[in-house]
Amino acid sequence: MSVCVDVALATNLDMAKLPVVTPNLCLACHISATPTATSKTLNVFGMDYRANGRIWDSNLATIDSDGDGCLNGVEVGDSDGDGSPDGNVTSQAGNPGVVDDCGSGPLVDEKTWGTLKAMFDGR
Ligand SMILES: [Ca+2]
Ligand SMILES: [Ca+2]
Repeated sequence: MSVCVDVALATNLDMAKLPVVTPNLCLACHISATPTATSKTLNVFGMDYRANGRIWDSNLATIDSDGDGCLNGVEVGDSDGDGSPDGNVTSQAGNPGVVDDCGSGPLVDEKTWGTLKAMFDGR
């Protein structure tokens, strides 16, 4: 099992709270696939997760952090946020912190990435 390298232990504990973590792993909450102490910027879902007290629950599952029209729960694969994957779901349908099409095609296409980058660069 992959873990996020060089990050505070808390990050991996946080990731373990999500019922389904593949294929996004660190990218579900961070803008870097390999966050480090100096590049641990959170994406919008990561920020909502933190604001939610760092727990995965129905509150977090029923909002749409990235505003792409798919609720966090749908993207993560646990629609009701009860901590158990929906049905036989084994991978996330989308990235809850990235505007994507929640299921088909590449999770992060170049256009999306460009938009996101521009957003964070502006801070
Ligand atoms: Ca979404
Ligand atoms: Ca998404």
